[in-house]
Amino acid sequence: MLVTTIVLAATAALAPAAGAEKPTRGCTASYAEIARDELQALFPRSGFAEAFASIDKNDDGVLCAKQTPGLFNTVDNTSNATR
Ligand SMILES: [Ca+2]
Repeated sequence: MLVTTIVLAATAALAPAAGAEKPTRGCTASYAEIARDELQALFPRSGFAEAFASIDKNDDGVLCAKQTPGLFNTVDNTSNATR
């Protein structure tokens, strides 16, 4: 029983929940910041809120976006490893 408790505590420490614990690092050079409202205006689809929330790991309402031919790629603004 004690071993199980220790393993669970260690797992929790390695996998913090989404939210303020994720750093805001901005976007890499080839991406631009885009706010939730701006993105929803471009893609007004059902399920938008759930899809946005699944990408917005730091829950600040901002993602990084890049338009390429045939693809509008989005990542969270926690992904710039240069900061
Ligand atoms: Ca974000």
